[in-house]
Amino acid sequence: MSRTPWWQSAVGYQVYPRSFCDSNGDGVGDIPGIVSKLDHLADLGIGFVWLSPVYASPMADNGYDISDYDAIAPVFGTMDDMDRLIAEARARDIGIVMDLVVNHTSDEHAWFQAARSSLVDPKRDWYIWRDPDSDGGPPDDQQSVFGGPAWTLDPVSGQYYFHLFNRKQPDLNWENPEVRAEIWAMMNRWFDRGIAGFRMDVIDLIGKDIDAEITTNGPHLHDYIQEMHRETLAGRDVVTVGEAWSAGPDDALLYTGRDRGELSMVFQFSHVLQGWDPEFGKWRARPRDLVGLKRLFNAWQLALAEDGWNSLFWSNHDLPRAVSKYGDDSPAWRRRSARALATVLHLMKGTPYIYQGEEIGMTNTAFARVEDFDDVEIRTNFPIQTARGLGADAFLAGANANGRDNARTPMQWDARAHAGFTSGTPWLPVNPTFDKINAAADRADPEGVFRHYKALISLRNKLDIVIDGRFVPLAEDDPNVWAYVRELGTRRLTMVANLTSAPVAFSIPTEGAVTGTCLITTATPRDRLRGKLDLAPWEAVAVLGTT
Ligand code: TEU
Repeated sequence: MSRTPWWQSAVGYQVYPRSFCDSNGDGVGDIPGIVSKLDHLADLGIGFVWLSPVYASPMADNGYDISDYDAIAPVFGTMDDMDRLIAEARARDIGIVMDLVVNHTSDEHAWFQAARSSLVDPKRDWYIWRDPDSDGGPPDDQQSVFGGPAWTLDPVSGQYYFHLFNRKQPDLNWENPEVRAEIWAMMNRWFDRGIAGFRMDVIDLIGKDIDAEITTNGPHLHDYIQEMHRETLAGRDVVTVGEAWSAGPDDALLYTGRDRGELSMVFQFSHVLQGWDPEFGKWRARPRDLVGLKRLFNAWQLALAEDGWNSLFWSNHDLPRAVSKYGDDSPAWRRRSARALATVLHLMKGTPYIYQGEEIGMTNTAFARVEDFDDVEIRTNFPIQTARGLGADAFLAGANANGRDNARTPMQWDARAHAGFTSGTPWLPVNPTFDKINAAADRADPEGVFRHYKALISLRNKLDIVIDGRFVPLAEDDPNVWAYVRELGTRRLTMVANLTSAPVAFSIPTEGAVTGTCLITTATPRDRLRGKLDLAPWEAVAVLGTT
């Protein structure tokens, strides 16, 4: 069912290139590897791929530190490989959405090399420099997101430069119009290559006012995004999704409101932050709070009901795996809880995103020691959080529960060595569950996760109520069951899911009662949802009928 904009009826799929598929045996995933798996994605039915960075990079942050926006990192392939990926994907009605990382560059980017070369270099003001404090220390105590000071001294000029992430990721000075013009030109060059859009890294940081110590939602943010729209997006039928950890519903309407001329949607993280510890953040694991989760999703559904547009996701390359975080990844319930979580998310209003491996129910992996982690954020935070009083074991538990490397273990394609990901030695060990949890086994499994995602995507492609139906939350305070209604005209779609590993009794509120067709289920089909229901563990079901 084609409609405009196309991305309101499409489902996105995120590929983390280092970990998707290695075609040349060097142990690192690459672009030809992605091309070789496009049929897997086409069969799933997704409409576009968000491709995490493949640009030239010294890989201090696995590609989120770009040294040349117009070149492909040799470890991932060549520009010809990239053009082939775009063409082969388009041949399967799949758009390629690139990752736009322009809050910062790599310190090895030619721009920064020039900027640090001398105080008078024309590119000096492309970055953020300040003189030391009177004691010779950093200009202020602003901290990096990865932990530690956000300022690093440049011995050549004796000035400090600002970086909200690693010191090898200096922030660009967006107040400089030359910087913006260069970025618009780069974006247009990629659009001219035939890409379908951009995912925009930490876009809520580009309007920062350093001296006022304002980093998120800064004074110039929306001016810059509207300028971006005028200079690059206007007149193009593309999708844009801005990563905005600071965004609340009101911010989202500023980014995505139909008359704002900014973005298609944002990735907001309120459901993630809700699960973090008040003192140690993601580094101290906390149990799932289902009511808290429901309240947040419901608030976002209702806030963007009339304007704006939601993105829907459980995980990505920075987050733990969905079934381990929100489901039950034990052998008994892994597949069904993964399918139940997919049902809850994919029948909401907005554009769903699947993170690679989610469609086969991949789980977190248990790292035995802190030194086994690869991620710069985890490695930077261990000494910092333990110095703040978090025990080493607690940190390890936190990193295993919430750390980014959970999402980055290689994709599990089959039960061959290294899960069929590489014929070499993987850059990060494969999750030892791969002998049982892999795409080949899951796709052959009648209770498999892949076919359930495929069925949900097909429902979205077939039923306008899934896209346009009014969202009505049900039983928000129920600690076990997630339920809501979508209504369009006289039609009602009711979704009910028991998100526990035990049977529960649940009484459907009258405004959710329905008799009709069972659209999808993780258990025994039902054609009516009325009165008291006895729901099996991880039973999720959706019924379409009339009001
Ligand atoms: O992430 C932004 C970001 O802040 C999170 O990475 C961070 O991990 C954290 O979990 C929140 O505290 C984006 C990219 O998605 C990430 O991979 C990059 O490392 C980061 O920006 C810098 O480019």
